[in-house]
Amino acid sequence: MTSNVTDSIVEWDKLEMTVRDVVGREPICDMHTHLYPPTFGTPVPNRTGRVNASGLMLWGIDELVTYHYLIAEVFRVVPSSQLPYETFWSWPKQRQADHIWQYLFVENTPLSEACRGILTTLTRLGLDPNEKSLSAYRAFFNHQDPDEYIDRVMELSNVKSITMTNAVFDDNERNRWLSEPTIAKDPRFRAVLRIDPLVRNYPHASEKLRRWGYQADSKPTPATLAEVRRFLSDWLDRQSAIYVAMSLPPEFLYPAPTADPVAAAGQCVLAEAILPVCAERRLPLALMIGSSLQTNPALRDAGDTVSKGDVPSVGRLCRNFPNNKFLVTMLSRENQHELCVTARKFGNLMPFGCWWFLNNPSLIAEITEMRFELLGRTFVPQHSDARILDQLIYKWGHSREIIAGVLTEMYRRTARTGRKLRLQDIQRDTTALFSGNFEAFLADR
Ligand code: HDL
Ligand code: ZN
Repeated sequence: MTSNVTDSIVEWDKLEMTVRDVVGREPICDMHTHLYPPTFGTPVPNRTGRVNASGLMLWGIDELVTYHYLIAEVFRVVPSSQLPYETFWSWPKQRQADHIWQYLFVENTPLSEACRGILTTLTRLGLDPNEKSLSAYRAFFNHQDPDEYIDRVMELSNVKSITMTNAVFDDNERNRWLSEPTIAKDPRFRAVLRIDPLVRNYPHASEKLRRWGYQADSKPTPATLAEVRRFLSDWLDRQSAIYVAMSLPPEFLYPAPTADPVAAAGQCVLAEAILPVCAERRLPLALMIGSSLQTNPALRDAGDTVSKGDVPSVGRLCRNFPNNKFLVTMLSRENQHELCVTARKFGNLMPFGCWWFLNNPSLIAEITEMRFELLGRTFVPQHSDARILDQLIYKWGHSREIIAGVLTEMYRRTARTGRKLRLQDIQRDTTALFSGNFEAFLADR
């Protein structure tokens, strides 16, 4: 009986080529981005800067080059002692982009991951990455239709589903949902209810809840917690959100120290409102732990930093809430091993991504190898965290390459034992890593 191709054994000398081919062709479900469809508005460049500047769908060369990672990097080349932060912020977006291009790409070699990413994206779009100015790129992007361009970028990056971050405490985001109930009816995008302030600073968040018509006291009494659950349910329904997410500071502890009333209030809201609503709806809660906000406020979005979080707190949440599903990513490199070991203890914990300051080749390789060694393939290796649409092209292009390399090494180690590898093994594993594990975790009732 002739076996079909997928049943065929992959020979040692064909292993890397086969893995890279399978990984390269695998459609991706991107589980965490800051991307939006055009219905959320998109800034349109003009001579003085941009119109519709509050639009949330960011794309094109000026947004790419002014990505907050690059703003942080350009202030290392032209420090604020030479260019005051407020002067930079007073410039139109295009002038900011010209400044960054000149100092990070023309007068210096673009070596950082954020710089290299732009060059990868330009080249994949068929543009010459050696231009001395942005004008040729602007001409290209000015001819793109945003909606059609989304399809092109998804095709080039082979991303089949984009997961948004919908921050309900952001007025621009919230008001768009309230004014246009069908705003996110775009099958390419799925929504996530993002609620950082509810746990980071519940007393302050409760003032907004009251303004929005929820009887939520600054102290989480039983009646207040019922109102917080109503608020969450209203927005989960409005967004058809596929999970709930929050970023938490490195200091986050569970249980919270009782001496800290803000932390204690946040923990009460987490335990008595957020987790019960998620459990009832079988929705995962994504905890993104380790971001210290605004360590340099003058850098605005670029001003956040990283510190080690407390992994035992994650374990206690998984143990104390066995009916909840936790998607967890931690920002500190030093937290990764503990998180992997904790995931070995709790099946309701799904580690995901190489987040933000970890989204660099050297660290993606290190973390992914550690995860394979400790978890097999039971994790979500990456998310793009893209803020600008076109970034999908490089963030996934670079990550596929690295993950394929690590996966090849893992297969080589297994093959050395004499275990035969079939093409169907590689295909099954690759689909699990790039979409299956996440989709199964969502669906797990
Ligand atoms: O909190 C988050 O979701 C982070 O990803 C922040 O948005 C951060 O500013 C970022 O863009 N990281 O890549
Ligand atoms: Zn993010």
